[in-house]
Amino acid sequence: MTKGLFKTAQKIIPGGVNSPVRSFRAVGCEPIFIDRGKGSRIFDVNGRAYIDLVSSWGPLILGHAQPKVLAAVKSALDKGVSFGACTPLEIELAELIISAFPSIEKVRLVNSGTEAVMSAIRLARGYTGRDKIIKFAGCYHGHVDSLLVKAGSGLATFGSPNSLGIPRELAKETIVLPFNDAAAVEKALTKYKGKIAALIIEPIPGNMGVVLPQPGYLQKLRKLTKQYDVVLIFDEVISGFRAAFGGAQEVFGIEADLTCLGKIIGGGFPVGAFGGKREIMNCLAPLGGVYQAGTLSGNPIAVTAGIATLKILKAKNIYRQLEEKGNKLAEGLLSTARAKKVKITINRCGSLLTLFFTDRPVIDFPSAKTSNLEKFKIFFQVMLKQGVYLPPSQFEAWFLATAHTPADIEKIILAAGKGLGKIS
Ligand code: KE4
Repeated sequence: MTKGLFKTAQKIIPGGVNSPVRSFRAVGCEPIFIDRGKGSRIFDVNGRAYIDLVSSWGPLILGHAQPKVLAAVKSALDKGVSFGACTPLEIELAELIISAFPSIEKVRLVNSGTEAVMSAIRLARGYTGRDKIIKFAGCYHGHVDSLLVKAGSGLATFGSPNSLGIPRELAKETIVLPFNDAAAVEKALTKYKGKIAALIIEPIPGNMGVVLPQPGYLQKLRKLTKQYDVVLIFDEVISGFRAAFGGAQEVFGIEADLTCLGKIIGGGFPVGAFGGKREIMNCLAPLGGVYQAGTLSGNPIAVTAGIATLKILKAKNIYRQLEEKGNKLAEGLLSTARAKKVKITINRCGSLLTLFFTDRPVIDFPSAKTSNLEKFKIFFQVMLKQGVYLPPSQFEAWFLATAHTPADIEKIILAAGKGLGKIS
């Protein structure tokens, strides 16, 4: 039945998917089609259960169909689904976000992480009157034209498009630097002094797989961007409310100038947000000259799901529990790999982790590529056959949720034993 669905989907949806990674192309098998989710599990259209380590790519930190979130959404539905006008709910979500991020004085809601990043880039350019931006190789910020750019030939030279359809002239305004290399940032800031509007970074990258900032790196970026008067944008679409309630900024004690959020703040519904210093945010229409808008921005149903989710996260402060789960899983995978004599590296931050098939440290995008993709493919397929649903790409993060039980963690480790055994 699943096979039939994919064949049908491919006829009428490009690649049969509404987002490329779901095609399972990177793992050499047909995608499964999901019928429903509950807690830590998803069920395909044949009723087969999987322990879910994708969690809808991060939003479902509380697991699928969380009862309190569903109840809040169901009661909101009876009041209508959208008004395109102000509602008290938007104030409530904005207050919850501001309570988590001291760096955010004002925040605007949008409908996706991409929209949040796109708006933040435009805002930083409008606020500074400058055009150039710095991004980092391996960091992904959604399908924003200015950020679908790969590094130019030499360090700190102009970027070139990383997708068809991106004007070369636009890509040239983006400088792509190596992650975890503060010297490269200082060089670029000096070379383009007075021309750079913003530096955007995933403070805890999840899109190379999880890669951790070296000690002091982010603090150095904060110092340099202040020194060169460049807007520091933290893309916390993954790390926000994931790494801690206050995201990477809470973990590292750094205040960004602008922060982009998504995923968890929608509780599984389409919500993004960008926020920061009042002085910058006040440049947005209708106050200032930077235009940004959205029909469904602040949608009451989506915002209700976000509020219900953040309230649970704020009340229970579940991050110690998630840290313990993440640690137990990582330790179990590492000891299993040792027993099976398979070389792996695991990068982890709390409930966010990636297993790489290399014994070398993975600290930036080139080093992430030392992972053996063939081994990942085999591992993914064996795990899927055993009912464990990993992200279908080596360069993605595994997302644990509060719904994952100790028994689930044990099952994942056991399944990994089979997967690693197949490889060794
Ligand atoms: P969305 O537009 O997909 O809501 O968010 C874009 C985005 C922005 N910033 C970061 C750090 C992100 O990770 C993302 C999107 N994440 C991917 C998974 N790595 C979404 C999955 C997909 O593209 O299907």
